[in-house]
Amino acid sequence: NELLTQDETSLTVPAFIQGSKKNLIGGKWVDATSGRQIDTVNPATGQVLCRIAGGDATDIDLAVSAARRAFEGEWSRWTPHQRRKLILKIHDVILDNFDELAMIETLDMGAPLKRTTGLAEWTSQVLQFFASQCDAATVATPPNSLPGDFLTLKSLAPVGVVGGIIPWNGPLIGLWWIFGPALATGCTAVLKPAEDASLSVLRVAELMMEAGVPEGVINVVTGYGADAGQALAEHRDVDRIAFTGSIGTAQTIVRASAVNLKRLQLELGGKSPDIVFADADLDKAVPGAAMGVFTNSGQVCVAGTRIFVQRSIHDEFVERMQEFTKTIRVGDGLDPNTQLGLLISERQLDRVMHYIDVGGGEGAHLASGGKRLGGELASGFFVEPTVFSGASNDMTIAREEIFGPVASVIPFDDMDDALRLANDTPFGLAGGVWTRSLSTAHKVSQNIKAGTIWVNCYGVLDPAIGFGGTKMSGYGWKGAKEHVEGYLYPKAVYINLD
Ligand code: TXE
Repeated sequence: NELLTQDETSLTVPAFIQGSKKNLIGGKWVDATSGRQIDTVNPATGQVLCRIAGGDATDIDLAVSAARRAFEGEWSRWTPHQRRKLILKIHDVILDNFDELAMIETLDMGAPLKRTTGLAEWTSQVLQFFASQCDAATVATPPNSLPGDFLTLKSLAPVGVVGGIIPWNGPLIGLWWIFGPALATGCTAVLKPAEDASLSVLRVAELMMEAGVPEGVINVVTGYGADAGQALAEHRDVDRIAFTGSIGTAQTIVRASAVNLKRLQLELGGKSPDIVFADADLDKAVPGAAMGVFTNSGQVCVAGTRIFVQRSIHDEFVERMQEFTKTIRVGDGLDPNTQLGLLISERQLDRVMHYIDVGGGEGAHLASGGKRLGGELASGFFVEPTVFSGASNDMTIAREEIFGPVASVIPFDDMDDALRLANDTPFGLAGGVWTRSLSTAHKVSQNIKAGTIWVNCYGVLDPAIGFGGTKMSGYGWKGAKEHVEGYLYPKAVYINLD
């Protein structure tokens, strides 16, 4: 990637990041009706990058009306072939501008350029996947058992206006889980990004309009969750909500959505188990399990934060983990050598530091890290990659989602013990297993109650296969045909031929 080969001093702040950003409603860029604005801060420096619109219920209402008009207008007559061409055009425009998008994301939410530029290939895959789904509503003529002469047609129809509410930990990924299926199926969308990280979403929306998305098909309203997000969840003319975020907010959305029984897709947090058996290849398991927690500074829904290690190798594993942790380069995301950036906000920093205190207080041993980074990094929300060893599954650090670079290493005796502990959690998003035994790998992956299991790897994701949670990690699959079908409803037509 060009950016990574350049000298850091030559990296320039994209011209997009300046002044006051507006909402995209019905193809027009407009200020919040109230005139309110929110400062958007670079978490690495604490400096204000620019301002975004502080949208509320009035702006959401305008955006939903625009989305409804678009849904019922010309867009409803676009053929699958036209929509596919549009998604592929968007693919090209987005990829052509990816260095700029990665830079915006890095400045706005703190993930290093190494990570954000690396999302280009994934973005290409996700857009190509949704382009391939434009025929999902194909009409079939199933045989019927009716008396008389009937022709039956079965098809899928777009649900209508979809509201998307996404978090700050990866907006450049999260937005495609809303816009991708909406465009593939002929729905329209109103997206409310997180107030802490909206800039990449706004720039992508600008590029999508340049690529030819019709007015009103995609709309973006920025603002606080309690104002804009809540209004979207409550709106009577929104047919579906796709939400990624915390359990508490999800519960509020479930209640708000009852007004018109919206369809929901909820992808929430996790406390995913990553199980390392004594026969594992530790040269791979140690960095694999460590980065399964530390990637994106631990701000990842599937983070494997409970690392269960078979008792006979617990001490060796922890020593190796300590050594590995020392090699991780934490720092300014603009430095091409930086592997880990920082936490999104002071609020998140306080939350993570609180959990680190609680872990020590409950008797877990702090094997590595545990401190906020100072020196030249003091102005940002940087925390050392942190490892607690000898933890137990009933400690707060093993029960609650921390959403920071904090791993709890917990010893176990045998497979039954590992599975009992792994499943003793209210969450069910993901899990991992490290072993050389095929039988162990299969038994464990079949018996962990979670939507995605990785064997001798962690965190890989194919959009055509997708992922999703069970238990309190939510419901509704992201990716694959299940995701697209969520944007459609089944329809049967019975035709009397007599
Ligand atoms: O999440 P919220 P927060 C977890 C993680 C993190 C914690 C808190 O543990 O530490 O949640 O993060 C919008 N109606 N995850 O407070 O509030 C909000 O504006 C409608 C895990 O940032 O859930 C933002 O756009 N919307 C997770 C989005 O919801 C509302 C990713 C997410 O914010 C709203 C993020 C309301 N009443 C946090 N209130 C994951 N699964 O990856 C807020 N929002």
